[in-house]
Amino acid sequence: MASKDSITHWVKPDDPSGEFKRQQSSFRNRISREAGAQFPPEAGRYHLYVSYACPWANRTLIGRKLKGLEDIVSFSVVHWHMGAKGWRFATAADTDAEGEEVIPDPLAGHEAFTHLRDIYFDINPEYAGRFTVPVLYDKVARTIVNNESSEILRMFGTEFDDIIEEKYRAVDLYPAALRADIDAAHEWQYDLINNGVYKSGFATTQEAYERNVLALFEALDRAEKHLVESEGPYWFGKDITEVDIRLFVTIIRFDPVYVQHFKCNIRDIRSGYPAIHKWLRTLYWNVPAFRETTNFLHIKNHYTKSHTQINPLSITPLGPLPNILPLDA
Ligand SMILES: N[C@@H](CCC(=O)N[C@@H](CS)C(=O)NCC(=O)O)C(=O)O
Repeated sequence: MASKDSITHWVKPDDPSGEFKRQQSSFRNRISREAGAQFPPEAGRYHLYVSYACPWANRTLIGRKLKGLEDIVSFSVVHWHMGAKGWRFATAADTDAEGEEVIPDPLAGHEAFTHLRDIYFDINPEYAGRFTVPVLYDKVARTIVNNESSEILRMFGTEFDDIIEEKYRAVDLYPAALRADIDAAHEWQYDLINNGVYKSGFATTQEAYERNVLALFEALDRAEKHLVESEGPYWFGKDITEVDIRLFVTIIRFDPVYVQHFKCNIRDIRSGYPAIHKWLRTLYWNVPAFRETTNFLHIKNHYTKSHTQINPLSITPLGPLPNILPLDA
């Protein structure tokens, strides 16, 4: 049995609030195109460690593709199972974690690393935070630049613009004219939807669960209303912004995982939210960056087989099938 302070105890067993409290990310440096920057944009210099299961990491993978950074920022993917030592790297013996770049740590000097936490400890043996993905790593300085997905996504949006192809420079995920609206959407969507599913699912008291799940569904109602009233196909019209990316990664996991595993089951997306459902399928089926970075095997297995505090037998429900319906359903 895991100890009281185990990293897989999402709410400490003796915390009477029953409430999941997410920690602040620890590495907050920036890649910057400004002259003299400590972390300048350079092809081949940075590596992104992600999990396909993780919605926060998924944000950065989508941004990387939309901005044409595939030959500029390399990436690798951890095994979907998170145990007592946190995320681990896949080995040649793993046959249950199919997906692009699901590999051992590929970086020179990291040959002995078996877990993501080895990277954190390599930089700081006293590191006391959580060992989270995504991690944006600098192969030259041999350090973590940043492990906060919203900031990595923001950097990918602009800081490599001098070295990417012209057509990708035109992709503006945080356009000046929409910044206030984007910031406002992030504010309620982060707390009530992106983090709201976790706060519902990890709650250890009925009261904390109900408060968070009701707030989550009120926020989904608000998202539905916005999409009904807007011209689409995306959140702010014809161009994809950060809001589409950050909302997508939660909604794509909703029916396959959050409905049953996190008890977010007042409604599901496919039968309860027609406008969100249409928006979701449009992104998934029509925009390769969204479909190609979604791996349902990793998503379903990770949550159901890693969160033993809420699913002690680690049995993965098979449904709903299909994981996502066709665009014309
Ligand atoms: N604030 C971080 C959160 C990242 C995060 O919580 N990632 C999860 C996976 S979904 C993780 O790696 N958790 C490991 C842990 O907390 O031990 C971000 O948005 O980048």
